[in-house]
Amino acid sequence: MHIRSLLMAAALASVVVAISQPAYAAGPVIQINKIYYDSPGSPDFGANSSLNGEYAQIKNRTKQAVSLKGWTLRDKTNRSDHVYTFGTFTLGAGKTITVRTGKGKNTTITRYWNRSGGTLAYIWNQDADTAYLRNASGMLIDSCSYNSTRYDYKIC
Ligand SMILES: [Ca+2]
Ligand SMILES: [Ca+2]
Repeated sequence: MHIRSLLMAAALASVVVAISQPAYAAGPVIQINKIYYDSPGSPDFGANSSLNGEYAQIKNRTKQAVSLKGWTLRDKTNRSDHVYTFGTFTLGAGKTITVRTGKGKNTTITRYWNRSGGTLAYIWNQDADTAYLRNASGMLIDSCSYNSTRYDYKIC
């Protein structure tokens, strides 16, 4: 069995246990489903509105609400400030949460990374990057990679 398959199987098993749901046929039940990596406008100067124009979306494909408290979202950069950690938050069944890079007030549909500092504050590279979603135990639940400057976003 391929290492990645093992990891995914372990991740799925963990999620299924946590939410007492039967196994699903394909893909993680909590999924990174979109990354909007090239914020609208060009060039991107790093204003808060532009930082918030890039985001990642996570969808709960189960029929039950799932707590994302302690779950993390990050890119390929090995820096602690490139790790977003969910505070107390429950993602409803079938619901999607949008994690925006800049500053803002958290709502039930949008969370903010609260980054600032201009062009260096962006998380999602405009050409290629990978998003990683891990649960509170640090287990990889899903990842999504892209490698294209032809598009502004990636549907995972
Ligand atoms: Ca742009
Ligand atoms: Ca990046």
